[in-house]
Amino acid sequence: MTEGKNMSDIEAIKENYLGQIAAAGDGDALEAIRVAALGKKGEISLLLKTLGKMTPEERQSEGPKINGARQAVADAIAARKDSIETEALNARLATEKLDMTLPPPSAPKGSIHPVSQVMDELAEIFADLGFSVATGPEIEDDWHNFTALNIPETHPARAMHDTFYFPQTDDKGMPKLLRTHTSPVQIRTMMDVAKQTDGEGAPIYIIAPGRTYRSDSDATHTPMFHQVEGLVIDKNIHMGHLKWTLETFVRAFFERDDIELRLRPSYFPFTEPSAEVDVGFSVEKGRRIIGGDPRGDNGGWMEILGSGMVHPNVIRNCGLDPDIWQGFAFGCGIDRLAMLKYGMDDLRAFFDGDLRWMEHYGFDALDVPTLSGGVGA
Ligand code: 2NL
Repeated sequence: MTEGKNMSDIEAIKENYLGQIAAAGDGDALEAIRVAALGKKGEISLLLKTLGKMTPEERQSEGPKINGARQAVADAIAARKDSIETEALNARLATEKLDMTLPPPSAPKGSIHPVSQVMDELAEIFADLGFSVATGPEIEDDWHNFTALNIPETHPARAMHDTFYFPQTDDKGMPKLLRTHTSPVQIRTMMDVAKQTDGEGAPIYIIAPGRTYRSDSDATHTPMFHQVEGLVIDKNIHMGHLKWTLETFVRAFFERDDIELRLRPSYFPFTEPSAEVDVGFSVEKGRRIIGGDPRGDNGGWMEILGSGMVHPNVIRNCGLDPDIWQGFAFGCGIDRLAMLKYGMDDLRAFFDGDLRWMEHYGFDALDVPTLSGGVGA
């Protein structure tokens, strides 16, 4: 007989490993046992190698025993591996808790600038009143920005130091410019209507919000600012329509029903008569707010709009007959509206691009003003 182990030796080796396997506490311990028994130089692997040196008879009797031991150890390792993994999973399930009802962490996101928010609010409120939003170029020509609007050659706005002019000229040889108000949008709309109707005309109800430019810069003026103008052209329009529209707008915008309007006679070249519009303010909890009793303690009037009946010359300049079509127009600074509504005090911060300011004053992208939240709500 060769140096092959006898039956009881193999049995003992197997039992030894099975005992170790049953006692193994983790995957590392189990792997160490596998290497010791079944690795390249493992005890059972070496036993298997002795088969080659045996006589056929010995091989026939020893082979099944050694292979049986190898198989039993391999099976026990696989089974123990399974149960170690199951135990580890059970331990995690027992101790780690995931609350699936918690909201997910929010991803960083941008916010809507107060000027954009107010423009959206204006569009919603005036949509309720039947107005649509009109837009036009920011680089304008003399006709649309000044001449058509009945603004005389001598008007200070036409001076070099009040308006940004370009070296380039238009087809009449006049220098192009950055629009000083959004009125040219209304001029373009009226001229389009006149053209499309062969001078017959049609009702117009529009607002024109957008960027405007004046050569001005201090604590309350930025060279670029935002304006909204409104224009109504129809038959038999009078100042009562103007006052009701502005009153309805102001009450919807500032979300108060107790806002009084005061129209003061004024002058603009493009309207006749013209009126400056004040809103009543009062003091609540030490703070000035739009609304309440302007005649009460510390109350008063604050100018927020310019307005008037569109000058017949302007209507005629656009190709419409002022004996048939009348209308009113108004203009107002959007930046100031935003400051008054949302309590910001420094205009320059609007255009600094400081993210901390935006995070504080910005609006959620989903905070869209809705029609149902508009007029009369
Ligand atoms: C103000 C004054 C105003 C207008 C703008 C206008 C436009 C056309 C015809 C007539 Cl096309 N008027 N716009 C009218 C009155 C006042 O703005 O203080 N803006 C800040």
